[in-house]
Amino acid sequence: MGASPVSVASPVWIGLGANLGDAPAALAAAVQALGALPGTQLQRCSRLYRSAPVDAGGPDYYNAVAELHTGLAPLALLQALQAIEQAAGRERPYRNAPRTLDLDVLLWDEERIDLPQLTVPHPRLYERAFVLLPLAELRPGWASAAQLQAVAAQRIECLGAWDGLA
Ligand code: PH2
Ligand code: MG
Ligand code: MG
Repeated sequence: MGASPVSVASPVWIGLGANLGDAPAALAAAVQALGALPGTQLQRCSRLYRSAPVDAGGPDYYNAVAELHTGLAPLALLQALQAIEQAAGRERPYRNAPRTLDLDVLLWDEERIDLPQLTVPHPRLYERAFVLLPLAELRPGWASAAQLQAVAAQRIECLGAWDGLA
């Protein structure tokens, strides 16, 4: 028997959001772009959700979560996410401004990452129905009933299957 192969790809969950322009189209294009990153495979994508802005203004958001396997290092992936956001016309006039595309690293395997540029798990993960609900689809049993109950007052609607669904 030879040595067993060592996998260097990590499961990573990315939150997608947009509330300017054709947001569903921007999310679908972003899912394609995520799957095309070097050393990265798109595993699955949640259904599409529409949600009221949380701690923010502007139109309703469209949100989803994608699961990747990536061999990229965390800061390399972060840089790639920012490049995809830029290509989608992302502007940052002020904190939580309406946006054409937002890509956030939510979870990186079981790891904790504490870097000046990147904190994982995402610090506001558990406060947001628009993250918890699509993530719970991909990781059944992961969010507790109490965690889901804590965000139950936030307005969010599942729009069902969509172009991004892998
Ligand atoms: N993103 C924010 C702030 N508020 N609200 C919703 N519904 N969806 C988002 O993606 C979102 C938000 C900052 O990134
Ligand atoms: Mg965000
Ligand atoms: Mg962001």
